[in-house]
Amino acid sequence: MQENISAPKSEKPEKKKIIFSGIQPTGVMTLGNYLGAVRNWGPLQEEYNCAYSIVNMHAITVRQNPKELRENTIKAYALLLACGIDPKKSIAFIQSHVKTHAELAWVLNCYTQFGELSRMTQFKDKSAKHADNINAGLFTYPSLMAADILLYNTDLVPVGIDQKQHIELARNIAERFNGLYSNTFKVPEPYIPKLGAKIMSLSDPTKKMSKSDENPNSFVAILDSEDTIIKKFKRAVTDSEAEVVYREGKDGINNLMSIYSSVTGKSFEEIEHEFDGRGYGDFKLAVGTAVAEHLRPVREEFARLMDDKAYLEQCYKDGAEKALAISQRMLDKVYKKLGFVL
Ligand code: AQP
Repeated sequence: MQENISAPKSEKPEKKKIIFSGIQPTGVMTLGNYLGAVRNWGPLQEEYNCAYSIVNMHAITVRQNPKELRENTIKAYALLLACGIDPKKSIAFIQSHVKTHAELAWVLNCYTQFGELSRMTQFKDKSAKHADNINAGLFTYPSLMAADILLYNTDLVPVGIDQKQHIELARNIAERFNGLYSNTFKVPEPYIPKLGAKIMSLSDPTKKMSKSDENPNSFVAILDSEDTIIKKFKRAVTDSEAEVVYREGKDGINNLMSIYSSVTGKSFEEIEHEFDGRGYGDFKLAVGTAVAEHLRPVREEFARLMDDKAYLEQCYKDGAEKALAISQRMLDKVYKKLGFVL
């Protein structure tokens, strides 16, 4: 008799966990955005159900030029695909195409405390940087981000370490709402890489690398040419020693070592050994060359995708449709719990 090796009928296959993350089209994605977040999104598609968004509604919390915002949004979407997000495997969409995000954000604003939002370091940093435009949207940015995440029953949010505080707030909002209205939202966890979680500015290694930094030498944009990337690394601020070692106080070298390790897979020990007795010039050139080489396929795929705008449009429209179908169910559930007439 043949042995029955199939699972008993009552056992359901385990459901895949859900991932959500986003990136603002506030400029061209930097090496920081890439190593801290986006690079990890593609491989996660195999194991999880993923939704990834170009969060243009977050971008307007800081003044944007409309023409540039439109162009940057399409470029950011193409870059997402060029970084390995497959629109057939994942839901890839533009945030403003899916109206449920703004609707749930309003609800969550009413369940988020003024004190909580006042403690957000991103709000403090950005209001210091844009003192002439400290708008309400900048203040409530984290409730919109909580809506983005909670709409999809998200388990995990892959982000750089700078976003950890916002995810903790999203968890608090979800728990608060669940406590008041019975279980509604899944409480998400951050998913932060061990290496590259905070890539620092090349011109001031005590500051995070940011795509909207006014100094273009402070960041490497994913679309920079090979020459530009190498030049930017040659100019990177280091220290007055000449020793390539990972040590407290050597912020510039630590940052370059983290970048080099992230793109080559070499350990810090191997890097120290490789550059033992060699100057910073050699090391900076090696980092620049390795980064430029690592990003080459992304640049090439981006150029190919930008030549096919019809394909991109079809992808983001399909993505928005799928995202709306899922998120509308969550919004309806929330409205019902609140007592809104449906
Ligand atoms: N320097 C960084 N190192 C590692 N990860 C980073 N991230 C951002 N900067 C670094 C991660 O990238 C993802 C997308 O970020 P975002 O565009 O949504 O917003 P952000 O964190 O404010 O990034 P920028 O580049 O600094 O944008 P601007 O200049 O517009 O404020 C997130 O997962 C973030 O953690």
